[in-house]
Amino acid sequence: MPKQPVIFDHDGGIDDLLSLILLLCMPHIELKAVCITPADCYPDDALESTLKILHMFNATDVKVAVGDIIGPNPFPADWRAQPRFCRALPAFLRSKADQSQCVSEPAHALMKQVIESSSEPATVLMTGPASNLAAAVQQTPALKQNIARVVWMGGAIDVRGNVAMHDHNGTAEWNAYWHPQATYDLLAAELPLLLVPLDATNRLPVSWDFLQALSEIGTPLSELAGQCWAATVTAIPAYEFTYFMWDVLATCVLGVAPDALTVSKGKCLASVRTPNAGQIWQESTGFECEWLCDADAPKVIDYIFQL
Ligand code: AGV
Ligand code: CA
Repeated sequence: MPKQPVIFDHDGGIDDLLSLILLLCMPHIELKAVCITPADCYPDDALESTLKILHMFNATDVKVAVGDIIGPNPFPADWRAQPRFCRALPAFLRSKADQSQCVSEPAHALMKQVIESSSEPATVLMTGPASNLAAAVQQTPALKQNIARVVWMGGAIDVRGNVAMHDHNGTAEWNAYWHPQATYDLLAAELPLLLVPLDATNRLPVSWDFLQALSEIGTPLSELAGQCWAATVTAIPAYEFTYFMWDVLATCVLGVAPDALTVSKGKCLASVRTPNAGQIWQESTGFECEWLCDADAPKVIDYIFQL
């Protein structure tokens, strides 16, 4: 079977980096490019960690680009600094960052090139804000014809959001809130979009039971993953104390057996204004999309461990 071409757009968080590792472990996926959104990270950290992970997997032909689109609602600085921890881990220190894999164009330009030149329609997996894809499709609407599927960790449809700001009512998820207009534009583009919102990711907290089970696998990769997750157990208690496998669930959607996932379909809208900027909700006048409303956590965790 031919491999599925994937463009991965992430924003450098610990679960984003673990998602890159998982993606590189999936035998049916051909990673074409990595785009970095400078959102829940400092982009230098995200770039170095990305290049080092690619090097660990010998993925020397994957191009990487950093985005230059900045959303109006910055992530808390403590969250952005957290993934620097990964750079200090021995496996990262030993790996090499090959700067020649990093192109000088901004991420949305690389995304456009890679979608256009893909011989099969490409899948776009996004685990940060949607700004790069929204801009690429807005500038070049014809790209839609070569996109097989978009999977985006974003939104909170029928559950509380995770944004706690003075001018916000708590209904939005952070990736959707960072750049509310990009969120709106992505929905309005009417791509074959599957949202992976908090409704589903709430099923996958980074629990002590999960960490214990991971520790018992005992391979170099499971040890590395366990070390990365360990940095999240004191998660910055700015607004919540629990870290979830948000992005890892979105990544698993590309490979886990479909019976682990429950998908809803309907029309959704996104707000670009306070007090609910970035909220995504069901609305009959909205745009057609699908979202993951539930996930079977044990099946998803089995799949992760298998990889
Ligand atoms: O809202 C979830 C998104 C995911 O893409 N990110 C983190 C994941 O990479 C933002 C976020 C929400 N709560 C956080 C976040 C927390 N406690 N620490 C860091 N980032
Ligand atoms: Ca993320």
